[in-house]
This record gives sequence, structure tokens and C-alpha cells, in this order.
Amino acid sequence: MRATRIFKSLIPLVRAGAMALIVAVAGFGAVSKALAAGDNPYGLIDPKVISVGTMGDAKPYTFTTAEGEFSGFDIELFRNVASRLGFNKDQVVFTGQEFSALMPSVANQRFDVAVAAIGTTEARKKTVDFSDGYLAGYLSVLTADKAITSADGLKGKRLGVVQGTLQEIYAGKNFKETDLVKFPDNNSAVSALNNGTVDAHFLDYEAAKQYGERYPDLKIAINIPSFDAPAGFVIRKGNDAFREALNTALHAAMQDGTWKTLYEKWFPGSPMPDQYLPKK
Ligand code: SNW
Repeated sequence: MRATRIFKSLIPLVRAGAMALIVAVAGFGAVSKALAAGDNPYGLIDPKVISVGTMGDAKPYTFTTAEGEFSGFDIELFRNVASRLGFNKDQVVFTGQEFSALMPSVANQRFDVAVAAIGTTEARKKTVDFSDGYLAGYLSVLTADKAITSADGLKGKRLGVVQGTLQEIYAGKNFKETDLVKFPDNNSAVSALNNGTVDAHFLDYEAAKQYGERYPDLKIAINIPSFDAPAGFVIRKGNDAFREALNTALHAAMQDGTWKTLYEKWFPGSPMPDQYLPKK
């Protein structure tokens, strides 16, 4: 009897507490208002922030600056897209991870999205979903060895690949009699290349170009087209509202010239593909 009475007397208190919480949270703006309404339209881990998995050593796509900030084409494009969904700079949180962990981490809800020049393939679509494409280019072999000018030249050589990349898959299928050496990230592979542990490293074209500028002995020797696997934002399977919102914002960023501006900033001198430019 007594317990019930105490319990009942607590109900208004609990109600008041909940109301106070909702009123407090509602003060933080549009995103938080949706939260107060119990709303999470994009199915985010935390409705107030977009949690993004990325890489620290894939410059100029994505990398960490000396100040420890994430930067690069993919990062700036994603920030711009997120701002169109109402998420400002502080509401987009980037975390660096090994490439091979990115897609599993999205599938396991550690991140809402992965952004790191991740190519769209049927195999990957079995575990995660992709936004529309925003970048298409080459897979490139970087080396100081002048004997390497074609797949043939890789025979008997040691070639670095980052685990889980399209480069790993392509090399395994197409570079016969080449020793593949798997690395967790680009920096460790390029260190191995510079100290002679491997003869070449296989990575994305713009990142290869960047390492070539940093270490002038290293040249791009082979380019493999990867236009059938354009990079997209990777999201959890079935998170359609988020995917559609990202696509709408992405197309707006292409249409108003934002994409072009970022492309010219981060990939100067590279040919400009017209499929992502404003349509008349
Ligand atoms: O398939 C290409 C795409 O055409 C564009 O050139 C950007 O890079 C790719 O998406 C391939 N990127 C690799 C992959 O998806 C490696 C990504 C990385 O190192 N961050 O496996």
C-alpha cells in the first residue's frame, strides 16, 4: 500500500523532470528540436552529430594536418554536404581509422558514415550502402624502380597494398608472380618503399601524386582506370533517409559549383571529369 503511494507521488516529479529536459534541449536549434520531438530522421547514432570514419594518410583526399585537424577534398566536400543537412562544423566529428576497419565500423554502427575515396562496388554493397558517386579516377603504382613501367615489370617484385582496398583486389587478380605485401595504411607502405622493403606501392592516383611530390625519387609508373568504382559516402545498409538526404545535398554541391571549386583546390592540374560539373 505504502510503496504504491510513494510511487504515485513520484510520477509528477518524473514528468516535470522530463519536461525540463525537453525544454532545455530544445534551446540548441533545429537539429535539437527534432531530438526533443523524439525525432532522428537520418537514423544517426547521436541525432545531434554526424560521426564520420576516415583516414589520416590519404592526402589530398583525406588527411590530418599538423594541428591534428582532418582536411582534404573528401573532408571539405562532406562538411559542405552536411551543412546543407543542417549540421555545422562542430556537429560533424571525424575519426581516423585503418582503411580495412571503415566499412565494418559503419555496418556495426560505430560511425554514421565513412568518407575516404571509397570506391563503390557490388561486393562492398553486400555489407554497406553508398551515396551517389562523387569522384572517379585511377589506381596507381608508385615506385623509384625504373624497370617497373607495366604489369609485366612487376613480375618478381614486392608490391605494397593497403589492406581491404580495391588495389589489393586488383593486384591479387592481375599482377601475377608479384609478391603482395599488405600494410594497414599508406604511411607505413611508403616508409617500406623508401627503405627498400618493398619495390612499389599501389594506391589511389592523387595520393600517389602527393607522395611523389614529397619524395621526388618516387614516380607514378602504372595507372589502372577505376571509373567503374566511383567513390561514394558509405552508410549503414537500409539507412535510406540519410542516403537520400546526402544525395540531394551532394547534387546541390555539384550543381552550384562547390564540387568544382574543391576539385580545383585539391587536385590542381588533374583533368576535370564533366559528370560532376553543373548541368545547364
Ligand atoms: O575507385 C576509385 C575511384 O575511381 C577514385 O579514383 C577514388 O578512389 C577509388 O574510390 C579507389 N579507392 C580505394 C578503394 O576504394 C582506396 C581508398 C583509400 O585508400 N582510401 O579501395
